[in-house]
Amino acid sequence: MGNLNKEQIEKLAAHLESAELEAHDVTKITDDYPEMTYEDAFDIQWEIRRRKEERGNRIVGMKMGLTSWAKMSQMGVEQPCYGFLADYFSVPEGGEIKRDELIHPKIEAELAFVTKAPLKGPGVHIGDVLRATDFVLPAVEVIDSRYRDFKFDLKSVIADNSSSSRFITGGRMADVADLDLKSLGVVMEVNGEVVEVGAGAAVLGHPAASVAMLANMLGERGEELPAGSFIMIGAITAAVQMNKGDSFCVRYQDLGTISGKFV
Ligand code: 0L1
Ligand code: MG
Repeated sequence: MGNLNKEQIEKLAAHLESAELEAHDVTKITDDYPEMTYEDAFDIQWEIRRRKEERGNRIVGMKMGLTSWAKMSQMGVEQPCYGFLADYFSVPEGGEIKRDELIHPKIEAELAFVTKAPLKGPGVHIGDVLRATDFVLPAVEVIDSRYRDFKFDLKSVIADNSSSSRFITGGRMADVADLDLKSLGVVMEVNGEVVEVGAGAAVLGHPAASVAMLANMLGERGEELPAGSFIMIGAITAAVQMNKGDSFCVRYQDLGTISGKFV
């Protein structure tokens, strides 16, 4: 059930999207709208998505966020969320991320699933996801909450498209049958030094569980993941703040590397 009216949803979507496009921070929206519900929060996110599509942007994927205990406790929230990826979020592998276009970016080591069959909740489980997966490949997400000092609650984050801002994908694609997704190791280096390490099971016990959860959350709104969807599963490691001039390289067991630089 929603408590906000259409005008309030549109106003909050415009407010958060301007903060994203102009790279300035705002206070969390539940401060001014404490009566906001989760449904309102998703309505605001979907309104931001509609605004972008109306302007000619394509939606090129989806992301799950806050899917590991490390991330949930880092951010003080208790359940995962999802967001969408617009075409201009995509940065080429080895490319440059313009720091001035963002507020306070952090990077996360993730994996992406690309599907070959639709997934529609409720009731989607790991088995359905593995059967529907075309291939898996490495991905790095750049998150950039529009909220001052990354201070928010879950409803505010959902409305803010789950802090989505940029992503990089690349490395080597692989069939799920050839991977041990739970023990798949990841090493994150920033400026040549190891800053985070992790394994796939950090994400909800199994990376495919994150895709299943996304399909089930979308199902609650009557939405589905069509065949050919690109889905980032959430961070395997904690998020690491990046400054102008920082470069990073994330090494994925058997799947190659993803690197980039903030300029
Ligand atoms: O992708 C993520 O896990 C981020 C979700 C939003 C919370 C945050 O900004 O840390
Ligand atoms: Mg993420």
